[in-house]
Amino acid sequence: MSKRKSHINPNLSKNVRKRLQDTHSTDALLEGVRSKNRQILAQAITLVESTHADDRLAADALLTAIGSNKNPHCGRIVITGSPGAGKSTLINALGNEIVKAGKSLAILATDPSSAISQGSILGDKTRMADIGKSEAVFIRPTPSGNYLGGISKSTLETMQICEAAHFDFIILETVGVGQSEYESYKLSDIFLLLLNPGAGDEIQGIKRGIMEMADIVCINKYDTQTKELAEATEKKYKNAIKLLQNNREDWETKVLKVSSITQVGIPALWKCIDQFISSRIASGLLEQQRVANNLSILQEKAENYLLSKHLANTSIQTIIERNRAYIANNETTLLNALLGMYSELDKIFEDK
Ligand SMILES: Nc1nc2c(ncn2[C@@H]2O[C@H](COP(=O)(O)OP(=O)(O)O)[C@@H](O)[C@H]2O)c(=O)[nH]1
Ligand SMILES: [Mg+2]
Repeated sequence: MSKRKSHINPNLSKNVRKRLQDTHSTDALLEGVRSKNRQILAQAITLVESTHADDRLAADALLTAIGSNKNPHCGRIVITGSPGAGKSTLINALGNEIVKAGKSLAILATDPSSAISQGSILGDKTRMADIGKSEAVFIRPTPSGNYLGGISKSTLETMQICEAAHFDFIILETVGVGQSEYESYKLSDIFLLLLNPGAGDEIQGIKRGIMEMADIVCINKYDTQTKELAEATEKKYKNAIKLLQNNREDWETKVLKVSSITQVGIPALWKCIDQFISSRIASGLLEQQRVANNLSILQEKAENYLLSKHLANTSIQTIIERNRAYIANNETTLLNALLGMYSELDKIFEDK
């Protein structure tokens, strides 16, 4: 404990510092996380997901204790795609390859339908039944549908816990909705877009940004009746990506077809992911990319933090409310209200 004291960030709140110095529970959690104790890992993740003030203190103490002792070579694989594309099934298939290669794996799974059925986490349990049994695998399902596409405020913290547990890989499953793809991209070392066969018809509909973010576009269900369709889809995507520039300067998006059920194409997919990550670790590009992503996350968090602080300020609230009333009662034009509001807000900041 005394050794850790010297690493405590002096800018942390007094309560977190006190907690770090006083309690042994942080030590016990850290010890459990580091030894990949399933129960303690789950407990630690529940802690960072909690919004309860006391839990938040304990979570901050744990995350501070984890500090920079995470595993820098933990590969972060993000798999995105619409519901039903087969992400969970693919994770099971890919997970098997990863385990066969002697590597350990943490899976942060999302099951959007669980918000409706409340019970379909069981669905994922079935889809990931094979790897769920493996000692080398830890599966964490997202608890409910109130997470935007499987990404929440605590996803980064959860990943940090998994890295402290020294898993070789983390797979994050996200549903392609709204901002979640961009947020999950920043958490990734490699970004995989999974598609249903036939999705080629929707190329126009898939946002260009997502295609440029994808390091691998994977066409699933290359089996049974959808085999030919998967081939046609692959061709369409191979043509489409020729017109695009991948976000990473050193990489051209790969288009692969797989069957997550028959395992066809899965070893090739794993090889592609493994090579991508290991070559980027060796060249230092992976670390560079993480720093760039961290900068972008920090900026975004700073902006969100400031925005929420300002919006919670009662003087600011009063100004906004007053101007809302002008508009609601048709007492002035929008332009006049805006100009008045800006000058009132400026005064608040000038006074500081
Ligand atoms: N034929 C076939 N069906 C698949 C394949 N992968 C997934 N599925 C099926 O597609 C459905 C959705 O799979 P799931 O993994 O839950 O999709 P997710 O919502 O993207 O996680 C399930 O019924 C799977 O059995 C595949 O490679 N081939
Ligand atoms: Mg799923």
